[in-house]
Amino acid sequence: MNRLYFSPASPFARKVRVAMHEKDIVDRVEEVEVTTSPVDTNADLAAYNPLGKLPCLVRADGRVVYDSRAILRFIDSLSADAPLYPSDDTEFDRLTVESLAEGVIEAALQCVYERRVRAEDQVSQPWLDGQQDKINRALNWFEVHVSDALAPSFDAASIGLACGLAYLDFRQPIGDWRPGRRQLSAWYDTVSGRPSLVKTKQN
Ligand SMILES: N[C@@H](CCC(=O)N[C@@H](CS)C(=O)NCC(=O)O)C(=O)O
Repeated sequence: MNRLYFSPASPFARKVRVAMHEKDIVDRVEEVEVTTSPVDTNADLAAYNPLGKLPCLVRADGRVVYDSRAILRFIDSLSADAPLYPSDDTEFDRLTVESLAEGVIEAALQCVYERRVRAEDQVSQPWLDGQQDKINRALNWFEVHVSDALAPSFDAASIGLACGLAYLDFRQPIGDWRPGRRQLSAWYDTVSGRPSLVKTKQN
């Protein structure tokens, strides 16, 4: 049986779990909950992924797959239904949109770690501002490109963005991201009712 090391609060792990629901392969992956942090690495996890990061998937034959984008590729290979990546000439466009969504999550997580891991008097406001700028520029791009970048299907790129927006709501690194982004808010309201997102909601 494949095993997924995850944490319910992790937006990267959530992408994988959402993809498992979308692909209807939940029964082919056992979920193992772990906690880790950049300053307190989980030793079991580090034995599989030297970076000590989750999500990390250990295949039935013992081979290991990380990070979340590699795991999504693996999950996509388990079933031909609901493809997460196109195989036509839009492939690299979709991978780029997926990377942009990934960047939103990365910048949000940097803000969370900056506040959580550093002593209060060491928190760098310019660093937080820079990460928040990345998030805002990316969301502004998505607002303009909702119809072409997100409409085609609920694929890896869309899953990444939905998990990113949910994480912005969950951890609030930029406050309310919705004002001035009507199209993006409407898209998110629609997709957040998908069973894959409802079943993996962060508390
Ligand atoms: N690029 C990685 C990022 C994974 C990541 O940063 N995960 C966080 C949890 S949300 C983590 O494990 N942090 C612990 C650490 O940085 O040591 C992916 O897409 O899987």
